[in-house]
Amino acid sequence: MRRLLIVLLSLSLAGLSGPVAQAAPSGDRDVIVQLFEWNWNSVARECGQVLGPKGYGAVQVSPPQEHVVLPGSGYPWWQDYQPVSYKLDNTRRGTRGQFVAMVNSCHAAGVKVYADAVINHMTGGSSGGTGSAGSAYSHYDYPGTYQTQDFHHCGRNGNDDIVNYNDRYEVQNCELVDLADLATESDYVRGRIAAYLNDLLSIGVDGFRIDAAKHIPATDIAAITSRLSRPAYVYQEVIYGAGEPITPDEYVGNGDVLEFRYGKDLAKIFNTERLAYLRTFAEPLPSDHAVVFTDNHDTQRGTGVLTFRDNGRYAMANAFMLAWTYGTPKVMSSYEYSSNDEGPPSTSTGQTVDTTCFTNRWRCEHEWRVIANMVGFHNAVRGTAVTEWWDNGNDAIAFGRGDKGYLILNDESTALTGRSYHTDLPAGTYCDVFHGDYTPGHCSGSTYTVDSSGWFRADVAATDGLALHADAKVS
Ligand code: LM2
Ligand code: CA
Repeated sequence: MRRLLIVLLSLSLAGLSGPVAQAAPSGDRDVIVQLFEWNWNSVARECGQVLGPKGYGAVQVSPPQEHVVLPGSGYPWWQDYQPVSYKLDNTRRGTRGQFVAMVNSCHAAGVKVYADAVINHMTGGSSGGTGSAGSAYSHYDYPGTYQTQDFHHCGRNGNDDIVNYNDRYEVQNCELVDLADLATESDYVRGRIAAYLNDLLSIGVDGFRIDAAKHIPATDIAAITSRLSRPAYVYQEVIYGAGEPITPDEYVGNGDVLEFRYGKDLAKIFNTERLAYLRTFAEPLPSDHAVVFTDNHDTQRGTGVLTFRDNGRYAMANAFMLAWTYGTPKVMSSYEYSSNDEGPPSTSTGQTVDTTCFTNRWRCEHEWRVIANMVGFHNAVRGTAVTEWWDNGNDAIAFGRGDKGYLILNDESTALTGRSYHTDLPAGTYCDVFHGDYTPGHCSGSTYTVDSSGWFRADVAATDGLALHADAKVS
């Protein structure tokens, strides 16, 4: 636990920093959902049943490569962040064949697949073992893949571990929590990583989340992605750390960057300030290079962000993220855990079981009505500006997106009643997608009629909202 705290601390102290690949994801649908720890069969099913129909553009899947297996630690989720080889056979999430079938099924549903690419390091710990696909390994020796000369041996702090995040050399050449740090300046290592990513591209994978990108010089990432067989969407994990030498903007030339300040600032506004402050909400990274999220698998195990445990307020924060103009949204989908290390629902031998949403610890935030339906709102308002902002000076806000959508959020402890709202929406009757699901010509919840001058009247309960958009117009 102490080690974990140190890891989380060092992750949160880590900073932002490069060149290649495609910038923003292409197509009308850009919302990413992180199906954390879902097995391949379950992702395949979810693409067709939920992600495609609800308008998600892409799914981020957990690392697909062979990983360590740690029964003595109860098969923690973070086994996956310790690669043993780049084989896709037999991870806790399934076989290579199941991975291929998943990519095909997601594509058939119009959903792209982004893989979490762990390319900064291999395993930690001095003892070796056998990986999930049967490969033998020890620290600095991964037969057929890497040997001692392919790693950094930074010669600092007695154990080669990163201690000082204010030292660029140390952050990129020493070991992140003892994980054998790849010499990404080497031609061989670059070629080996590119071969792994190209294998994923050959299967049809559309993009990569670059894990621990701050720990790899931006120029090394550029050299690796320049070897890709075709363009892929790249977004990099560069955690901003105040005052650190490595900054997120160094990595913008390589593609997009995960904007870690977003979730903390959003939580601060919802928890301790006023929603009225959201009027100018933005972060330092340029909007078209920022991937934004309320929480992810690391931050939800720390403090200062909103998570599924915040229920209605979490739904509102996601609704804001999906309705607002800043960044490419990434929605989190979690499982419940009683310790930070606890893995997903699994068999007694550590294979992840099929996901059953809302039971067996699976929380499936991305299926919550508000969140799933706001993805449709996000797609409907694409390309429009924020219009018709209103707030009560405190915790109630409302705004439009051009003539395509209108959102009201009430985080007051009392209902917001007796008001009329002015929108740029065309006259008509709209489904409130906060409380109802839209199917052509029909709404399972309440509808609201916008008159020819753009007005509609609504009451909004405490900790609740209302959302109308052009693709959910009943008449
Ligand atoms: C990431 N971003 O930079 C991932 O988002 C994060 O989840 C990963 O950490 C990290 N980088 C490395 O890929 C997780 C987890 C750590 C865990 C590592 C490696 O948060 O706790 O470290 O994966 O599995 C574990 C132990 C740690 C030990 C280490 C090496 O918790 O105490 O260090 O393995 O044996 C001695
Ligand atoms: Ca490194």
